[in-house]
Amino acid sequence: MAQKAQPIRPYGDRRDDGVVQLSFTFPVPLSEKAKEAAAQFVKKMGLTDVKVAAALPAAASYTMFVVYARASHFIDYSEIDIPEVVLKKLGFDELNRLIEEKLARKVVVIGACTGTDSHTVGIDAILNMKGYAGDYGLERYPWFEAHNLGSQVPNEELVRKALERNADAVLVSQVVTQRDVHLDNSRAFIEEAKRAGIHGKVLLLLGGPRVDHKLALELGFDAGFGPGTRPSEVANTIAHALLKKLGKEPASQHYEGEPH
Ligand code: B12
Repeated sequence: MAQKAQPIRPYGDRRDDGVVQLSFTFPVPLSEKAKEAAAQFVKKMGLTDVKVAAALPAAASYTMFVVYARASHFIDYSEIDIPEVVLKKLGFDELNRLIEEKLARKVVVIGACTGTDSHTVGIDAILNMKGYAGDYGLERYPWFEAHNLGSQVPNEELVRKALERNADAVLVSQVVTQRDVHLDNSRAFIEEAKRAGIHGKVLLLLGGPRVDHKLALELGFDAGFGPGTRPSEVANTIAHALLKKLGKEPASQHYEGEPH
């Protein structure tokens, strides 16, 4: 049966008014001319009612703008179809019990922020004892053995350590996205994983502010996680995927929102 159309567009003041807020930087000093250039740029994007709300010097000869404008197009929300990693989430105690009963050994995970990227806060949020947003990190789970290699870890080293530790899952964090370096680093990691023979055998997870599940799958990972990810989501995903892989949970068993 065809789904009912659900047209949506952004709103600022009133529902469906189409108002959006844009933020961008021009490589010119702050001036009235720069503000007019910003307004013209946004008009060329097909937006109307353009208002440059803020223009701030960002560095010598750079200006950062915040611009409000109005869009006239809609998106049909009912036609959006992307895979999601939403499993039936077990609580901390339930998940540990499940691993103890069904696997009877610790789940080994190893993670790092790779390549030239030095942003460790994201991978720390997932792995460190303290966790994130009131949610314990994987180090805190008695039935996980978590290794956090830190920042700027070369792909070769991460893959080598994964082999050494016989890891069940490898966690790759990519935060910097300038010139698509996160895509290059991620592809290079997948190549290395293939070379070492762990691709398709060990669970490979990618995360970062510009990552989503769809992108991660396209790059050759098993799952992807974006902004606001909680460690418990990652713990659940790893545990269920591992149990399925080992035939200890039916492959046909699907969880709420899981793609199938
Ligand atoms: C803190 C910070 C730094 C610190 C990092 C300290 C550290 N130990 O990490 C320092 C000062 C070192 C730094 C340096 C730089 N930074 Co910086 N930094 C930030 C800042 C302010 C916060 C990032 C952060 O900690 N977020 C909080 C965490 C919790 O969020 P997260 O990373 O998204 O992680 C969550 C999810 O994405 C997910 N996740 C992330 N990884 C993974 C992995 C897996 C496997 C999973 C499952 C989930 C997951 O789970 C996490 C929890 O929900 C951001 C701006 C911002 N407000 O975001 C800029 C920012 C990331 N930095 C930026 C830049 C440009 C740099 C520098 C290049 C600056 C420079 N010119 O030197 C350098 C980079 C050096 C390098 N080689 O990488 C830019 C990146 C722009 C871009 N498009 O790429 C940003 C966006 C600032 C900006 N607007 O310009 N930075």
